[in-house]
Amino acid sequence: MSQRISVIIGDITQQNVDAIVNAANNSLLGGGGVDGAIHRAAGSQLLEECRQLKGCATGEAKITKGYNLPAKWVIHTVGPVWQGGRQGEDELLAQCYRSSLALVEQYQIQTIAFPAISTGAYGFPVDRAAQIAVTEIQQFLKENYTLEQVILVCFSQSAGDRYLTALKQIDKT
Ligand code: AR6
Repeated sequence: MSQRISVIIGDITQQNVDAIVNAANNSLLGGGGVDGAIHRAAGSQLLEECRQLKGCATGEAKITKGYNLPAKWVIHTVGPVWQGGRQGEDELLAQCYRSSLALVEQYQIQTIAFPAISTGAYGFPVDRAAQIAVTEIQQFLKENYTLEQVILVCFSQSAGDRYLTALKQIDKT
């Protein structure tokens, strides 16, 4: 298994990493789930900075400071809403990881934590989302040596098991 990728069960807002990724919406003005938790933990300055960004398209990513979070940066990305799988959802979710990782490269980020993007309010099937996540991260790590640690932070044991399964499977390929 790639030693640079790990799966944990926990709260992403508490991770001591350079950057955490937010599963945001197109407005970037906050919401529920992990987005709400990140805004609460970072404080109101995060929302102020997000207002300047003028939203974010699905599959793209924008970076802000982390304010009161342990993380220096927050990378906000917008996952697709699951609509049955024939509306380009897989590719859009893959783009979320690629866009976030492009910022990792640009900002020379060494440690990052991702939540299970799109698998909550946006309804993306967890196994499928996990497979996309590990595929894109693994691909990026093959060509990037600055990024030392990628933590996939799951909120439940069952999601954690499924991300771990996906990680083990990709290792066999
Ligand atoms: N730490 C880690 N994971 C978490 C946390 C946390 N503190 N809180 C929730 N999760 P969701 P989405 C998990 O709904 O599906 C927001 O309202 C959660 O259990 O946060 O991309 C946005 O503003 C799930 O597995 O994000 C958007 O409108 C995963 O994070 C919309 O939800 C993602 O669930 C985005 O929906």
